[in-house]
Amino acid sequence: MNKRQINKKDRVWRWIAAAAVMLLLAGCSREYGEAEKEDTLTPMDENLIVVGVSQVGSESVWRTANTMSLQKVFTKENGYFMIFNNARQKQENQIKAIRSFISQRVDYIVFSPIMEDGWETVLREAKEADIPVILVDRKVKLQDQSLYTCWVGSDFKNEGRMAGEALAYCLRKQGRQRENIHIVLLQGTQGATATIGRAEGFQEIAQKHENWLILEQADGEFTTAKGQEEMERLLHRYKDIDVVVSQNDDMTFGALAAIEEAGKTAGEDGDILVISFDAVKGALKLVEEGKITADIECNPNQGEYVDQIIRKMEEGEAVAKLHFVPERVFVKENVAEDLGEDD
Ligand code: GYE
Repeated sequence: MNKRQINKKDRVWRWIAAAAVMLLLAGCSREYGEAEKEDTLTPMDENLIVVGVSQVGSESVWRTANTMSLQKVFTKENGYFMIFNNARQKQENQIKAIRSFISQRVDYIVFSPIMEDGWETVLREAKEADIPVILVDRKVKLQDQSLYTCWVGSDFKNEGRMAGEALAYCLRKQGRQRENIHIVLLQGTQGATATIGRAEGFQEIAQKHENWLILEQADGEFTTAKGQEEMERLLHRYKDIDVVVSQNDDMTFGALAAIEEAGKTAGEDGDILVISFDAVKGALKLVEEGKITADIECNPNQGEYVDQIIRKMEEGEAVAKLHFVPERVFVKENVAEDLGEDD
């Protein structure tokens, strides 16, 4: 009998322990996520796989889609009981949630780490409790890679490269290969895998173009409000911005508002080229209108992959350490096909 099968047998006892902890937590459970408030453990649930999910927050449209993709698979009909926690963009909340999952003796911990550093201690606690950890979306920086089982997400560095290539393509089309191109970058949450990878990938391509000058890398925290605020500041400071590379669509929405407010226009026929990431529906409409020149897709539908991984583990099968989700680049020429899809 393999380890995960023994775990199944152990599940009834886990439920009793979990129910006791839930009762203890009941008085202070308000700070936990909706699913936790609505659902209560019942003895009928003893065959369900208990998954503790710690999500970064609800900072972006992409994040909401990612949460929905997890909620879609972790249902009772699919054999799961999900305890969901929204960390509201705070690492301390995630650490607290993971500790609570450990004390509830969940079967799996699924979490998207807000930043890469600072996880060694709590993940060691999970390992000591023999609870597998599946990372989604972002990664962790660890000395000991055995502290998590596997990761599902995007190749962020490649996304950054694709953004650079898309810009190069557009500038070539415009015949601006020799012109000095002034670029500002709107970065996401500092220390997050998406921020680091997208910046590295874009820089790699930028270094190949001597005429690309990066004026500033501003911190837009992946939100519309901060994206707008930073873009307003940048437009005030630099009179000659040619390109904004914004690391997510939410910041792009803010940046576009700031560009408009400053009396400028976005797009290939306008004053400023806008390159964005995520490719959420609202942004793809702007690609179609020509306001966003290229949008690098980031696939939020990671739930189905996590489900497959857990099912394999339940059968005692080995799983790969890294799972990359497929992604594309959207420009005006190909955006129509995706806008036709009904997701
Ligand atoms: O691009 C952004 C979100 O980590 C890929 O986080 C994710 C990023 C995504 O807030 O919109």
